[in-house]
Amino acid sequence: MTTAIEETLVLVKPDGVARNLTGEILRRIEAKGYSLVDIRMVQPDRELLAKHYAEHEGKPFYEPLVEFMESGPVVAMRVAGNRVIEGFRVLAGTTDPTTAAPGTIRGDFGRDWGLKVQQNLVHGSDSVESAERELALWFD
Ligand code: RTP
Ligand code: MG
Repeated sequence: MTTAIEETLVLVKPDGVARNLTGEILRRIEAKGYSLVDIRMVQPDRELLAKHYAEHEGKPFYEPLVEFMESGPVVAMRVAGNRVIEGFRVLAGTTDPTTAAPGTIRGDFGRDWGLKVQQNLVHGSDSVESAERELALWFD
């Protein structure tokens, strides 16, 4: 039996770093059995964020999203494991932290702050193609 080991990009967003939740988020990733392959703290600039969020350009939350993401340091992680792309998004919970299930990162620690953009602690790649593209952006 062969098992294709995937990799995903996890970001602890500026709200997660500022609230000292980086360790808790990494603890959950490791407790699930995924492996940390690489980690770095980054102060992202507009150029990087424009590439990372290219799919959202033109949407109403795009500009607030980029401003939020450049508001402070972000922790980028390369995480590996079988089906880790889907698996991390389950650990993270749905986008809106008010309705994200308890037991998920967003459900346990996030809430809607009434701002122009959801500040929801983490990002996880949503497909194999996104993961390859995003890992190249944040780690190469
Ligand atoms: P992510 O890309 O960060 O892992 O989150 P996601 O797939 O769950 O959400 P996505 O639709 O890709 O949106 C990217 C990020 O934009 C912010 N957002 N805010 N209406 C809002 O307030 C709103 N909609 C999107 C969130 O930070 C979301 O994670
Ligand atoms: Mg997304």
